[in-house]
Amino acid sequence: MADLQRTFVAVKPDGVQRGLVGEVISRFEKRGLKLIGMKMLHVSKSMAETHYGEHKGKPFYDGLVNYITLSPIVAMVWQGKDAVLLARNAIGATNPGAAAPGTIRGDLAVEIGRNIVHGSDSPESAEREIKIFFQDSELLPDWKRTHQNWISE
Ligand code: D4T
Repeated sequence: MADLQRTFVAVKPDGVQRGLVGEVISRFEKRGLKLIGMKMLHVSKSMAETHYGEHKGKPFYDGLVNYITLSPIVAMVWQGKDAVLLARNAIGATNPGAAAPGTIRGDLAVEIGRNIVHGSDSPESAEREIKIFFQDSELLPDWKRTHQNWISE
């Protein structure tokens, strides 16, 4: 049976500015993932540096930290079987030019530095990233969806 996982998803500043928060949420809801936490926040430079620490030293790093701190984001945690992979597939390739039609980036974005949304790339990254943005008390992993049995056996 597939793994019950949590994944961290954020609508980045460009997605919020362009009024795409509802569109992004809607895609995950319709897919069948369960929302267990959400907040709007302005990412600080230190949060951005922690979140994107693996990219420090790369040519795009300064621009990336600047972009994610420009304007508010909407941070979310979604839960479900294989949630990490499902969310990554729904989001599409990092570079929107290579993202398949039907994915968020493939439908709504044109360049890598304005790719609308973030999704964790592994269950380990998800747990690390969730801790940067949420306290445990802000997550509601146990709320019951009445139609859960119609999504998963
Ligand atoms: P995020 O983390 O934003 O969901 O993106 P990905 O997981 O899909 O991709 P990533 O970690 O490799 O890149 C993080 C972030 O950096 C931007 N970026 C990346 C960029 O501006 N130029 C680049 O050349 C690369 C590789 C886009 C996403």
